[in-house]
Amino acid sequence: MARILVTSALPYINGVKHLGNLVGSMLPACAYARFMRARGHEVLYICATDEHGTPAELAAAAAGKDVAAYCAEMHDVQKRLGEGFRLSFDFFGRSSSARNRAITQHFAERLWANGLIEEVETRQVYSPIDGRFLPDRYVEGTCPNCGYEKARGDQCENCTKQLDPTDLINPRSAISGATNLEVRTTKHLYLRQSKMRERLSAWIESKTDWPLLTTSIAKKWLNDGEGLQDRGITRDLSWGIPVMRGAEPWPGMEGKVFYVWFDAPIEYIAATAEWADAEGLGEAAWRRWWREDEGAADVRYVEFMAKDNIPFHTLSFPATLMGSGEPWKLVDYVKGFNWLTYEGGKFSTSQGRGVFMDQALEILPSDYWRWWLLANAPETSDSDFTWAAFQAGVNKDLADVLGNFVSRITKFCRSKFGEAVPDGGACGEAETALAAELQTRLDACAAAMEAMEFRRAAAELRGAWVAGNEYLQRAAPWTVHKTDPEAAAAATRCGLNLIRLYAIVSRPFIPDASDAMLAALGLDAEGLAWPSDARAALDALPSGHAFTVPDNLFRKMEDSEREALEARFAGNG
Ligand code: B3M
Ligand code: ZN
Repeated sequence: MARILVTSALPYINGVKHLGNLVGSMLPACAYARFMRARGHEVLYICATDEHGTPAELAAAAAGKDVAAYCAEMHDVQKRLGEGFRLSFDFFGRSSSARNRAITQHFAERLWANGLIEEVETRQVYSPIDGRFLPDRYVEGTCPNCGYEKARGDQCENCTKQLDPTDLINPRSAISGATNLEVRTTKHLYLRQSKMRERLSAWIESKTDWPLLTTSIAKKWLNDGEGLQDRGITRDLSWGIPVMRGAEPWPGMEGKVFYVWFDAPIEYIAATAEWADAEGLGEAAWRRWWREDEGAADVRYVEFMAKDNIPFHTLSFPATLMGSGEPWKLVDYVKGFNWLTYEGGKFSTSQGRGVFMDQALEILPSDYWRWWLLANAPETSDSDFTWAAFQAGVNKDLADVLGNFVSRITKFCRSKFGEAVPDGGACGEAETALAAELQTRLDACAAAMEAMEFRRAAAELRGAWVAGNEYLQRAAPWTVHKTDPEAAAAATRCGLNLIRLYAIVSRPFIPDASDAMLAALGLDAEGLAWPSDARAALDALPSGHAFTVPDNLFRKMEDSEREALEARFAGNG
C-alpha cells in the first residue's frame, strides 16, 4: 500500500469554471484519486479556491461586494459545484485561510534568510486620491499604439500590445478615475530564481518519466531564461497575504501583499493543514504528507493542471520549496493537459460561449459530463467539445451499452427467476472466454489509470462494457430459456455479476451510476476493491442473492434537445 498525495490546480475565485477548466485539472485528479483508493492505497486529494490577486478585487468590485465577502460566497458556490460533480476532494480549502497566511510568511522568511529574496526599488504609479500605489492593471488610459481609450496599464485589450502604465496617454486610476497620478519610488521583493537555475535544471532532468508536455514547457522556460528571471513576489493591493518575515513585520513593505502566484501553490500545503484542523487532527497529520523528515519521504505526490500552469509548478513553486532549505516534499509527477475547445473555438466567460459547471448540472447529471470529458480528455492534443459528439458519446456508451445491459439482465431475471441470483447452471466456455477478455480489458484499464492516461482508460472500460453486451447477445438467455433453463440461469447469474464488476471498475468515472448499480444489488461501496481476477468476479454473488431492478441508469439526449442546446450556448460574440 502506497501513500499518494493528489492536488489539482486551484480554481480561481472570480467565477464559475467551465468544462475546460474541469477536465484540465479537477476531474482527472478525482478519477485518479478514486482509482487509487479502490486499489487500496492511502490517498489524500487536496484542492482549494485561489482567492487573491487583482482579478478577485475586480470581480468583487464588479459585483458591488466587499472582496472578503465575495470570496466567501464564491468559495461556497465552487465547493457546491464540486460536490455536484462528485469531485472526491478530501478537503477543499481557501488560499485566504489563516493557515496559508502563516505558511506563506514562513516561506518568505526562510527565503530571505537564505539570500533568495532581494529588495528592489521600483518606480510606480501612486494615486494620492486613492491613497495607494496602483498595480499596473489599475491604471487606465489611451493606448499609445492604437488609440484605444480604455487600455489597461499592463496591456491594451484592443491591439494586445504589452504596456507599462507610464506608456498610457491621459492615465487615470481605475478605482476612482483620479487623473492626478504621480510616479513614486517604492520597494518590492523579488524571488531570485536565477540563483536556483542549476538546481532546478538538475531536478527537471531527473524526471525522465514525466510527460513530454510537462518537461518541454519546463525546459523552455529554463533554457530561454524567460521563466527564471528573478520574479516580483509582492504587489500593492489590500487583499492578499501581508508581506511579513514569518511573524515579524518587514520594514518598508507595509501595505503590500504577496503576489497571488507566490501564495497560491503554498495553499496546497496550507489546505492540507486546514484539512487536519477540520478533522480535529494534530500537526503531525498534515506534516506527514509534506515534510520528508516527518514521513513524506515515502509519499508519491502527483499534480494535475492545464498547460499554462506548468511553469509555476515545475519551476516557481519548487524554487520556493527548495529555497527554504527545509525538507519539503517536491512533486513526483506533473500531469498537464492541453485545451478543451468549444465547438471549434474558445470557451469564453465574457461572451457566454461554452458550458459552465453550474449550467452543465442543470442539463444532465454529473456522470454524463464526467464520462464524456474523461473519455475525450485533451491529453496529447487539444480536444473539442461539440454537442453532437457529446450526444453521440453518452447515448451510445452510457445509454445503449452500459445502461441497456443493466436494465435488460435485471428485468429478464425478475421475469423468469425472480429478484435473486438464480441457482444452477455451471459456467462454461462462453463465460471463460468472457472472463479472459475482461481480464485483458481491466488490466489495460488499470495500467492506463496508473499512467494517468484517461482516454485510454475510458476506451478499455468501454471495451469491458461492450464485451459483456456481446456475451449476453450470444448467450441469449431469453431465447435459450425455453429449451435450456440451466444455460439461461448460468448466463443470468453471470450477467448479474457483471453489474457488480462494472459498478466497481466504472466508479472512478461514473460514481453515481456505480452507486445505483450497487444499490440494486444490495451492496455497499465500502471495501469493494478493484478486481484482480475477472473469472472469480463472475462468481462473486452467490445463488439466492437478492437484487432489485434499478431505474434506467441513463437517458438518451434527443436531437431536438441537442439543437436547442447548440443554439442556447452559441454565445453572443
Ligand atoms: N488559479 C489557475 C488559473 O486561474 C490558477 C491555478 C493556481 S494553482 C496553485 O488559471
Ligand atoms: Zn492598443
